[in-house]
Amino acid sequence: MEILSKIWSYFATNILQQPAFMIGFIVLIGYILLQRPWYDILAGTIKAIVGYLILTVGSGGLVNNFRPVLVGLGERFNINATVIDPYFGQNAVTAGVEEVFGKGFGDAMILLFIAFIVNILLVRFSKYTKLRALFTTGNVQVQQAATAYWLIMFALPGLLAPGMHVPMLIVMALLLGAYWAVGSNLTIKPCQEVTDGAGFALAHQQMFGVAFFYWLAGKLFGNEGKKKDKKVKKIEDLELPGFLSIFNDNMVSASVLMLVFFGAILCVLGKDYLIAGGFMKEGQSMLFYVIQTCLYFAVYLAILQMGVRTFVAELTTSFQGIASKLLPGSVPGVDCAVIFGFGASNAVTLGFVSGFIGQILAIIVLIALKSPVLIICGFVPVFFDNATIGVFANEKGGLKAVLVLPFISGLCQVFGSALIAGWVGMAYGGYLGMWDWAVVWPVFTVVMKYLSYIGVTLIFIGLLAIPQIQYYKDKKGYFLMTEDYEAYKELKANKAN
Ligand code: ASC
Repeated sequence: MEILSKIWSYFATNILQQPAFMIGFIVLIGYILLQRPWYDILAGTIKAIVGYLILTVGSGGLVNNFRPVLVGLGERFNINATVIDPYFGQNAVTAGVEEVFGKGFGDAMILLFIAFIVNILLVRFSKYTKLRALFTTGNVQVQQAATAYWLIMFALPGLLAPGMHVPMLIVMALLLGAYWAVGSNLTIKPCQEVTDGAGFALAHQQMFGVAFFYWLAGKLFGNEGKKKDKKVKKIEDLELPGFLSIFNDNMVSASVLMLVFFGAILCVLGKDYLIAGGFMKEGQSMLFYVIQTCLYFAVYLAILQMGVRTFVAELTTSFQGIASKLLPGSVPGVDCAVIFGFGASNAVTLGFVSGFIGQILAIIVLIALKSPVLIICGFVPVFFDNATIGVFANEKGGLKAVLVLPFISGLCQVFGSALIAGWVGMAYGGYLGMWDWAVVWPVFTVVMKYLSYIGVTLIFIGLLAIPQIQYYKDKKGYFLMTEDYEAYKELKANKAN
């Protein structure tokens, strides 16, 4: 037993929680199952790991470049507030649970183990469960496990009693496992449509948000609402006239937008603050500091997209080995940033900016209403959620959807996080703040707080009912969509005629 637990903990720490190695591991298994020659297996695995590490350089670069600037806004104006950011959120939970509940959550490994097995089983029995996605992003699962622990203990304090350890783990594993499986399954159709059948889903922190806004984009801005014959003009279809045509190039548009937008924020922070905070050196030119910082946005975005291009093909090709031999009809669930390698890059930047404006407006409202909890934007939710929602909104609703829906998402992130962080007393500097955790999990928490274990059961059954409804609405296409996308498109085209 001791040995098994050591092996598991080694695997969890080094592979399961490190998506680059997790993706490499999946590619390795996939190619072995496809009986590829050893040198193809080796090459594919290396490319998958290197590609993912490149993606991490891009996303890490964005976070490290822009997060301190946003956090600085709070400091500059002396606002004592909760930062919505997964890492601040995780630190806050660690600090907070010890103090409030008298004990921390030390079982992330065991929880991940149970939840991983639950996920594999749910997909293995997809015939009954209708679930088709395997979560591969362990880094966000750890953040979510910490936050869920806080929310569940707040709602069901009885689980803290001595002897309740096992029931506590079961409640957590059931709720998280079902959320992961159902959430990533919800993103399969949006992902297949945006990527023309690349064969992956999202396994991240805004999965319900993606499904919701994708649906809303079609209804409000596309041809799935009242206007059935409307031709959707996506951002990439727009031909901008005259000098505006330079904005068709996403490196140019991202740079100009960031210069105007982030440039303004840097100027508001002011040279003195930037020097005191260690962002700028004494004597450095403010103008060129601003230009360089803002242009790095385009640089990191380009790196991130290159990483995606390097590993996605390996992952989806090799995954056919897993889908044909082990988990029929399944796809891998990956980081939301993978979608930035597809669709219009301008939707990434515009989604981010519109979500940011939504967040700032919501913060101003909180300040004006003298809310007891104030929020500071964190870069991870404001960028990764809203840019992702932007890409999906563009697919179904074009430019207008990209300008409006991430804006609404930004409002939800701030108001939702302020409400839940205030209610559960998360006054330790941070809250996860990603869309599902600002909207969906707060609703779960209310249901659990007022209905206790009946609430837990209702949430669990409600979650598992979602894929059944999806299946029921499209019995012929549901599995075809992941098994043979070309055939699926044909089916849809025939139906439409
Ligand atoms: C998160 C988180 C990150 C980013 C990254 C996006 O939620 O914790 O580090 O998003 O996964 O690529």
